[in-house]
Amino acid sequence: MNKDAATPELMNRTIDETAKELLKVAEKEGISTAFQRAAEVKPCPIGRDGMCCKHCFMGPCRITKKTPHGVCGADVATIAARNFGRMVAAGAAAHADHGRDMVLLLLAAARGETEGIEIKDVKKLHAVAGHLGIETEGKTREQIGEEVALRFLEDIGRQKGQPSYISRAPEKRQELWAEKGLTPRGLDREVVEMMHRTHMGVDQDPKSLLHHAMRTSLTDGWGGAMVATDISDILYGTPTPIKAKMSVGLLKEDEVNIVVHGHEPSLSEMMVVASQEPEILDYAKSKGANGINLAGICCTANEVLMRQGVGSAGNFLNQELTILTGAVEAMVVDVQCIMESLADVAGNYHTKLITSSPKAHIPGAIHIEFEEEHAMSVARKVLKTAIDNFPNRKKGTITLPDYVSESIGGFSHEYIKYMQGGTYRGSFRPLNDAIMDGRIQGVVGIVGCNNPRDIQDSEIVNLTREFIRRDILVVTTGCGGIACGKQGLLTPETMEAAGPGLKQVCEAIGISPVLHVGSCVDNSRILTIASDMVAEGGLGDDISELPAVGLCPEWMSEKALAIGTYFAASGVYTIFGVGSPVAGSEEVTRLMSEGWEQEVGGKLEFVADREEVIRRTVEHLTRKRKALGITEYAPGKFGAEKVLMDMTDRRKLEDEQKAKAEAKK
Ligand code: SF4
Ligand code: MSK
Repeated sequence: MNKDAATPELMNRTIDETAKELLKVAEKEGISTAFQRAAEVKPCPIGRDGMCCKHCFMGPCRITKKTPHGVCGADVATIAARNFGRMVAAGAAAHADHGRDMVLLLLAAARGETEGIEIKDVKKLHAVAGHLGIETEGKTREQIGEEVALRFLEDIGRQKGQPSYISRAPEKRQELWAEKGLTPRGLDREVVEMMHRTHMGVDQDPKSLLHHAMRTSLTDGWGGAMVATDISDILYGTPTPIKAKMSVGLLKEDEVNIVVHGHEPSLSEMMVVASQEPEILDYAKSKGANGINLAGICCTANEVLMRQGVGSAGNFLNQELTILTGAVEAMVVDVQCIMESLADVAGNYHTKLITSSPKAHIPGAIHIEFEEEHAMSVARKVLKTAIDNFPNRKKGTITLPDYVSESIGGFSHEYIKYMQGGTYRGSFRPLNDAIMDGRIQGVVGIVGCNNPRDIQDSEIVNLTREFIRRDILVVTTGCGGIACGKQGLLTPETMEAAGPGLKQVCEAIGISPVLHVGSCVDNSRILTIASDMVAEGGLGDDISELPAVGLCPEWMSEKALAIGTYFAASGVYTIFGVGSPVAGSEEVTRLMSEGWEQEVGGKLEFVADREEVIRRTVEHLTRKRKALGITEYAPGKFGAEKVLMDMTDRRKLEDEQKAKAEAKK
């Protein structure tokens, strides 16, 4: 590591105080981190802006003013669009493969071929079967589960016709997709076709390439990701609000600390169960530990946070720093967003890096593969490996920042509906009404990664604060959710920082104005929320008519681009920060902005400047509100002003409903 570069300047690359403290440890110990490497590795400006093609061995061709064409004659627009298309395909493939693994797991669970994994949420299973038109009457949960899984497998590989979940979008949107030739087929087909189209000498029209990027992304949003979310709910439970701690300060000096990282919930769910078994706890005690402390990083964290209340040690840029505490016995990783550097960082401490997916191996890590038929046994083996490592902690090398925040996660779309009326009267009516009468100005999704080219968490947190202040409800996922959680924005007390209208709504329901709805694949929950809001009525007939904007201010991954593209193709104005991967082509930039807006009502833009993001977001929300005839706070404008129910009202109503139901029996 170049020690000179590890100046206090690096500490300014994050707003997370625990990260600053651990960056000092990295500097003192001479351990390289992504913060450091981002300062050292300068991005190639030609590649960064989408102007470099290496799709064949006549190149790579770097497009400049002097050399405006590649050897094959491709211009910058074709090259930028091809590069973008491949990034979207890779992102969609990641979610699709995650979704497929969940489908195979459901199939195995339904057939009794899993250890410790079974269908847990029958209500959700029935809801999913309902979406698929699968009859449930007189069938066992296993029979329904098997049929659901087989249908999803068919959908993923569907050659002709649309995947079943496309029908969950508002009708008007489905018609638009059909009219524009955007209705996707199966994920496998769309991703493979994108790879084919972008091979040397195939699709050379930027508009056509971007069109297929949208189609590919739609199989992710309304396919891979939505399927992954729903099956995780079926197997491990649909989330409801749950408390969890956030920040690396949740690690404990006297317990075995095990950090799960990546995206898949299965092994981590089993580890939660196994870590509570008396024999495992006794085993930990026999090694001198007072207990087992599970924590997460990135979206595996979000999965177990949403359902089990397992705390999050941090988001993407906290992964290396968490090991630098010297207090992690094992970091257990599955797939996606796992830095290769972890093995090196762990090598400086006693920490064992354990890979668990057959798809993701890291030199220097121990591989303990997750097998569904031995899921609990694998979880126990992983825990024991970590426990055995507890006595190896190096005294004097532990740095545990003294900061931890409380947060509440678990806002599934089912719960958001429930909290607006209870079991019997749950709906999106109160939210729609609050938007229609002007208490809430709109909804903004703030999602996505960290990027060391930007200041960690800064854009996510500052934009969140700014929008809630302006009476705009924020829903968040992925590392964005963790960034908000670390800063204490996921508790009801945050309502004090909200504008008066939003505060009134939050007070009535008892929620934060910032709702954490889950992991990266759970962006599909935002699509469902948007569709439910449309179905509820009063805010137009399509997602594109809602006063809503999607933001991904600190993006870095190809999955983020796939998500941004499916939001745009679903009718949402989506703004990404950091920089644009198509900046080299004005034509492609324009096509994804004005072109897509004309075609599908949503658009994807790249805006690094925070003030400009705020301006464009507010301008868009105002335009949409105006089109709906909403201009200012006007209580009662759309009929009698709705009285928002608090938890006591809701329980009272449910008791009454239950009593009525009982009386009818
Ligand atoms: Fe160059 Fe064309 Fe080959 Fe790309 S496909 S590397 S632009 S010759
Ligand atoms: S983990 S894709 S860094 S949000 Fe889902 Fe975070 Fe982005 Fe990975």
